[in-house]
Amino acid sequence: MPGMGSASTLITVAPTGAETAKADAPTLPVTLGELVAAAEACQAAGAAMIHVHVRDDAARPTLDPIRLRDTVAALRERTSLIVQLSTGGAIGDSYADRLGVLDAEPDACSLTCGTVNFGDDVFLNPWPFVVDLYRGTQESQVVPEFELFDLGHVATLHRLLDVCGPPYGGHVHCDLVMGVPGGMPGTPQALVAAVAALPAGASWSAAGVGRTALPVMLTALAAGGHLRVGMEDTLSYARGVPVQDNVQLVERAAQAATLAQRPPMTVGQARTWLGVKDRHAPRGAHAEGVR
Ligand code: KMH
Ligand code: ZN
Repeated sequence: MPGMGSASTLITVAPTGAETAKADAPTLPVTLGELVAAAEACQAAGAAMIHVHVRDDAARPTLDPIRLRDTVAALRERTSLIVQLSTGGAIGDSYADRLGVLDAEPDACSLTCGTVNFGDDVFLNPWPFVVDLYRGTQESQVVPEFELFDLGHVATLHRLLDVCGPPYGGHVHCDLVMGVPGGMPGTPQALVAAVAALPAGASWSAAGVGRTALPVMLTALAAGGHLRVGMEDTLSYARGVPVQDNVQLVERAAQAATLAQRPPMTVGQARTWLGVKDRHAPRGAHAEGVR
């Protein structure tokens, strides 16, 4: 099974997303300050990668290029987390704006491998856009994480690799996003079927949306996978218990991974494993540049 045998667990935190309103979840990090504070706490709790959606001054999702750049810079300044920007954005974002995310020079980005019903909406990812985005990651030397919401997306991933070659970094890493209304269900059976269909040598994490967060996390650990957790995916900690904040979810993931004998992967290990380009400016370079 792809991904079996990893001695440690990559924990990705997805702290914000594009769907939840701040009014409905007061601890959702929506300002740059809140995001950086959440990132620092989540790194200390065991996360090695952060999946980032940015909000504007009214806490609405945005792909504003300046905010994206500032966010990448602030996260690099205050953490060593792998910064993965969302190219999915919010429902209705234009393809041009989503391709423009790469201009912010993140370490990594999400890359959804197909269209999927998304509640009452449709998350559009037609083949030509997927190809453009993937070629963009190769040219920009950004590590893609292939987001798979459905089994058909796994077939598209095979096609993408056949047509366009290997990703930047040389390592195919996927994220099964499970339990979205319209996508594959967050069940052990669906997870096992999706993992069995992945390309040979691919690694994978899994994220369970809503109430599927816990069963997906436990199944992923049992099947040798990695974990994505955070308030983008769930606002419920247990039945009838709301999530306090992102770090609570990362702490639980780190405990579960440790219990499964595959403790959290360090940031350094994750950077090497995924083949992330070193974009940290040498110390003093900025100060010299502005002199
Ligand atoms: N907000 C969803 C429409 C991604 O970040 O790449 C898309 C999404 C996937 O969250
Ligand atoms: Zn996302």
